[in-house]
Amino acid sequence: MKGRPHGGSVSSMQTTYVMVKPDGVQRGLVGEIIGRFEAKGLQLVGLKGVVPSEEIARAHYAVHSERPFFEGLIKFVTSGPVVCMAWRGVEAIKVARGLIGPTNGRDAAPGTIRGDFGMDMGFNMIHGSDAEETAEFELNLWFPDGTMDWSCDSQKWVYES
Ligand code: DAT
Ligand code: MG
Repeated sequence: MKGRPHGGSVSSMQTTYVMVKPDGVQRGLVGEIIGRFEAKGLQLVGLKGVVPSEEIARAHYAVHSERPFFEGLIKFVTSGPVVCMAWRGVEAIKVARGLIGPTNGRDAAPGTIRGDFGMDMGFNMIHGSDAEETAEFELNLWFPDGTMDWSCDSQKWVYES
């Protein structure tokens, strides 16, 4: 499966990278978070737990390398296990970001993950890709062997056509 692209043939079908960060794992929110993505109707195509190396953390957050919070962010995200996920669906990137909510939990609306469980900017429990190029980069970074290609029977009750 190595090198298999993460995209799909339907133009609006996307796969996005989502990650429960160390605070979410420590707080026992993994099941709750996975449940929300499942219940929404997204398809789970990648799942693993890992304590991120400094190398992968720096690559993942490279876009923020010049920001003052960067070193703290790297220390935080390498401090313990994260749960890496790939979720597939129509406009999955936007849908996942909606489920997650804005960066600061205090600004996030109830009903979103950060709005329901977060009180902080740094400790916001979860990451989600913000664009197609970012998703491709992050999926290749965290799932270098590709994601799971499987037919989810319940999808025919998620989309009308
Ligand atoms: P998001 O995770 O909502 O996409 P981002 O990409 O702007 O947010 O930032 C990545 C992470 O960096 C974010 O989840 C938490 C941390 N972060 C962002 N801005 C911060 C700030 N001003 N102070 C501390 N941490 C920050
Ligand atoms: Mg981001």
